[in-house]
Amino acid sequence: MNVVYLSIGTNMGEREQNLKLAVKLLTETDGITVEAVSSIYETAPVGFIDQASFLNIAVRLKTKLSSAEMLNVCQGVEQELGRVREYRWGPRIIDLDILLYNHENIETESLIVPHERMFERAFVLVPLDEISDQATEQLRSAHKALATMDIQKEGVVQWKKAVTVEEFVRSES
Ligand code: A4P
Ligand code: MG
Repeated sequence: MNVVYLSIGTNMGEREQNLKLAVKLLTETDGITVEAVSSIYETAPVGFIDQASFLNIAVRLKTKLSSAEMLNVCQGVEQELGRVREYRWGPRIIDLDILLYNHENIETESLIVPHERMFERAFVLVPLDEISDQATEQLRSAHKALATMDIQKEGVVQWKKAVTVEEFVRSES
């Protein structure tokens, strides 16, 4: 079984519902067991900053799927939620990024793991750290990178406390 960490973000529409629906779709996918979902964080936009604030979570899952198959699943969930890609780093209904796949370094045309920008982004590292078992060097690096950041200055605020995966997908906002 492969251990995968995802980052999920949204800043359009019913943001909390978008997160819940995305995680629900993951739990309903053959070959995937979602093991943990972080608290929900409200985060200041990074990159293109003149846009609405995001809700971000991290998800830990086990899967039989390859990394390429996992990317397909993520893109399928984005499509299911009706994401229309307008411009890079712009507003989005939902964005699912693969942060880590086991301890592997992957570099194909369509997939780079660890995610290229994860170690410099508090909105990724704060939720990740919450559900990380720090079992790999990459996860320990993420933890160390986070320790150097000023979370408040980065605009990352806990918005809703973590619950079990079952509760997360069940509860209506
Ligand atoms: N791709 C390569 N590696 C990966 C990976 N590890 N996981 C490729 C997922 N996809 C990966 O992605 C573009 C291409 O990246 C895909 O076709 C895939 O083959 P996309 O999601 O279609 O485009 P994007 O969202 O514009 O780019 P990306 O890279 O997801 O954007 P970022 O850099 O993640 O930035 N601020 C806050 N506070 N919270 C956020 O969640 N998100 C972004 C998105 C910017 N600012 C944000 C947030
Ligand atoms: Mg993406």
